[in-house]
Amino acid sequence: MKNYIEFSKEVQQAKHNSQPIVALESTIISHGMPYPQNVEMAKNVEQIIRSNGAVPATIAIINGKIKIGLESDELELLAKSENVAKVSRRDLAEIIATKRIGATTVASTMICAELAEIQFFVTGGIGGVHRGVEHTMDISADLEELGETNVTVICAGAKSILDLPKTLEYLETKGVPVIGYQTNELPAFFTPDSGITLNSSADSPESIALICKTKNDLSLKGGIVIANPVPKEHSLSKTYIDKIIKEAVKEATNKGISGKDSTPFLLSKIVEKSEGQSLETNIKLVENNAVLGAKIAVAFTQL
Ligand code: PSU
Ligand code: MN
Repeated sequence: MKNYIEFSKEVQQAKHNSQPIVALESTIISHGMPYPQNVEMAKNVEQIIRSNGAVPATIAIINGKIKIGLESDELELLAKSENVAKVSRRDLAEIIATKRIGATTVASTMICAELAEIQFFVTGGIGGVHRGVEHTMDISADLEELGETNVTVICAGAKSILDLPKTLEYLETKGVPVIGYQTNELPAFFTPDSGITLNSSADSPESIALICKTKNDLSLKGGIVIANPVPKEHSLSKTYIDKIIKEAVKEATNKGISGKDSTPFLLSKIVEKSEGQSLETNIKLVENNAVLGAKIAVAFTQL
């Protein structure tokens, strides 16, 4: 296993000193946002994690290795290159073996974080059950991974490009806790609320860290979703964004976009149709998740 994992100096040092570490994914960089906002976001989010007392570890596949922590030129490579593979659980072995550049999704970032013994992972939104699943069977591998792999994912819920009630049902079946941060409602990514009531909520990073520790102590497998609503001042109007999402989903269906191309297609259509407003909100909510993720990781090390 050691042959396949390469830590950056910063992360290596943090592990040596038992400092809190927060994992970050790279699909959000390569396939979730346009250049150059993607690399600016990536660097800024790392800085936010540092200034909240933790060490960032952005994860990607480069030259046959799982990289835990990226240098600035590697972030640039992921942000700019045309031929970065989108790597979920299915693709991991192939992209490592063929030494291609790969951006990790929520699912594969969880796998790599667990291998690297990193418990906390910050992102924007998780994948889920797609709208129209009865025709396409499109259910993100992120949900299966959350049922298997012991990593806590701090996100702003899931975009309503997905079927949110079905996504929550799936997570319930898999036994994945979904904990609203200072809210009883599932956040819908661009908006703080979805009208869907959650089973659990927590009010502080400390109380979340304690739930994570207790789950570890009980050896319960699988992840935890911490659902952190986008701050009101950066959120979009629900009617505005829902209309855009509906149009984007329709366009994807008409064009026959499917499989791993579906989510990146929808994300870029939404940015285009909202004239960049959705991108602005997306960046703000990832930053907001980074603050919370770092605080939870810090609180966890103090238990
Ligand atoms: N949702 C977002 N932004 C993203 C993604 C999801 O709002 O960038 C990315 C994540 O990497 C997630 C992946 O793991 O898309 C899900 O892809 P799929 O639906 O093909 O499983
Ligand atoms: Mn899919």
